[in-house]
Amino acid sequence: QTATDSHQALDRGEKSDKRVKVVNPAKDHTSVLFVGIDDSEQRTSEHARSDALVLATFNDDEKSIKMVSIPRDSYTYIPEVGYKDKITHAHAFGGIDATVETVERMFNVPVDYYVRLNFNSFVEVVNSIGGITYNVPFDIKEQNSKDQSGAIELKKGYQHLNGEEALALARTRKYDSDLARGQRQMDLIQEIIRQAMSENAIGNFSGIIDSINNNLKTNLSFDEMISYKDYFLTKEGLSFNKMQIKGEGMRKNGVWYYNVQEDSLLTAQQQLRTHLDIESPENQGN
Ligand code: C30
Repeated sequence: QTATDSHQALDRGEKSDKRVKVVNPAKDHTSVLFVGIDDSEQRTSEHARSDALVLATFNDDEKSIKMVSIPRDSYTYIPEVGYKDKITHAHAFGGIDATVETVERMFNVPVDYYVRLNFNSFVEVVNSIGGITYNVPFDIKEQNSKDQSGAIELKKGYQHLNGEEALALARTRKYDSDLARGQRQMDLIQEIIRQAMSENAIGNFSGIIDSINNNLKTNLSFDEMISYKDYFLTKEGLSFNKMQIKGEGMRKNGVWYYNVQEDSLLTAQQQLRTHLDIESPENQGN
């Protein structure tokens, strides 16, 4: 196992169709789509869904990060199949390529990179950085990565979490809602990447990547991943901004969807486009 085992290009190649040229995270504004799929060594489905979707933009001048969580039931057009459906199904229909394509269309921004992982890889990432500290919002009893019910029990409060515990928080939704879970996933990603990019961890980053099984896939090269450390080692401190898109539940032919509010989506689109400075000629796409 080497650091490159997790590398997997997209069918489209390095450059997003919404870019005029290939970007370089060491000097350009870039975007990364974090994708958590509902797959594990226990489940191993051919048609895993992308139940956690977080789109992040990185502004290289400000060294700031914006994130939006995309509710998995969002009713949106999926180019792969040519009709509207829940966004979580894009992955089941056409894997990471269909997912990236769908998100680009929904947000009208280039998705330069993706990082996709299943339950096991999530657990390994968190364990390989020595766990995270997190403020657990309520007492929970949840299943573990092997779907053993009640295997993870946590008490409300600020504490250190291992990989299985963090996964339970990323998955659980019965205590609150899918929307609140989306917020929590952004908070968890912030903690995980902050910790992974910390001065202690960064020196052993190749060890971290090596310890993660091949259930983590990304089109970022090792050096590109490392280059994001500049966002986390600034004297001014980390600049993180998290967004959610408004909407309401909708039933269509007996199926539950999340109907995204048009103006809320447009606001998010505009914020991400501005953050990527996408209108300027050098960064422009189509
Ligand atoms: C570029 C830079 C800066 C760095 C790159 C380098 C690194 C190190 C990047 C790491 C990035 C990371 C760690 C990203 C993490 C992304 C996230 C947040 C992943 C989340 C975890 C994950 C892998 C998948 C989560 C999938 C989710 C949200 C749910 C799937 C419920 C059913 C029917 C019941 C079932 C019940 C629960 C928990 N389950 O879990 O169990 O299928 O959930 O809601 O579908 O199911 O409902 O009623 O049967 O028991 O309540 P699920 P469900």
